[in-house]
Amino acid sequence: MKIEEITITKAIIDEFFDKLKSAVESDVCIVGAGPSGLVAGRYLAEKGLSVSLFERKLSIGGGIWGGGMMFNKVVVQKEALEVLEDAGVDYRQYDENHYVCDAVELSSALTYRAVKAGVKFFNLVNVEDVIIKERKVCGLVINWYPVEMCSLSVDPLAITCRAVIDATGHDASVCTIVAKKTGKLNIAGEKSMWAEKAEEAVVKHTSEVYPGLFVTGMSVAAVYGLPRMGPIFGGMLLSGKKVAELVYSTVF
Ligand code: 48H
Repeated sequence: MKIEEITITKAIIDEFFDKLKSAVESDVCIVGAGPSGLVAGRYLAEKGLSVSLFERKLSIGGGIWGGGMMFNKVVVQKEALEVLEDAGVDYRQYDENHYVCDAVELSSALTYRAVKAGVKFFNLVNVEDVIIKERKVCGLVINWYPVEMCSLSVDPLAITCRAVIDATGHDASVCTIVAKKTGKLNIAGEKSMWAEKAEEAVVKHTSEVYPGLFVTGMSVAAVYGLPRMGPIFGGMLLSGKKVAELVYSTVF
């Protein structure tokens, strides 16, 4: 059996560039591969849309891995069990409304389901700006995250799409950029912890915040000034599912 270094290299380059070229004109771009972004990506790709997901870190999964204070278990309330079951994640009942699953299993399962649904993943890619035309977000401006980490002067590339989902967690990176550059979006800032209120509010406020720009997960709390919930993830999962339904029903 012949194995050649040059063939390995060409295979990686060819396959990656095919994926990148097919993402240049996406239906939906998701920024951030935490729980909300992964759930949103899976359900949109299962609708047959071309979905590209950009994550600046090497790892996919966002804040899931760390559980609460690095205890890698995740709590989910009853209402969100449907998303766990849909992803094939095992859980244990802790009391009437609190259930616990394994952070490693949750992160892996959500990632696997999104990959299998057809989401194109680009890790180590930072979203540094958006494309706005006629007061509508219609694409992303991307660059390698190490370029930003090393403060290199390297110009970015652009991706077009019909909807952008900000799933960047506490930072609400995309919404913050749009707020700064348009003056038309207010970032109220996340408030202190109140788990019950936060979990309900984060799903309720999952929405389109600027034409073409939708927000999900912890970014919703940042934009709307909602309390944080701590290490309970049901709201993130349900928010991801809701944003997928919202994008599909309003844009496609
Ligand atoms: C590319 C980016 C950029 C960028 C950020 O933080 P996440 O896990 O996001 P959510 O909202 O799905 O989940 C939040 C949850 O993990 C959490 O923190 C909770 C529930 N906290 C409650 C509390 O009280 O603290 O993932 C966001 C991802 C991360 O992986 C970032 O690296 C990535 O987005 N990201 N990727 N370009 N500009 N900004």
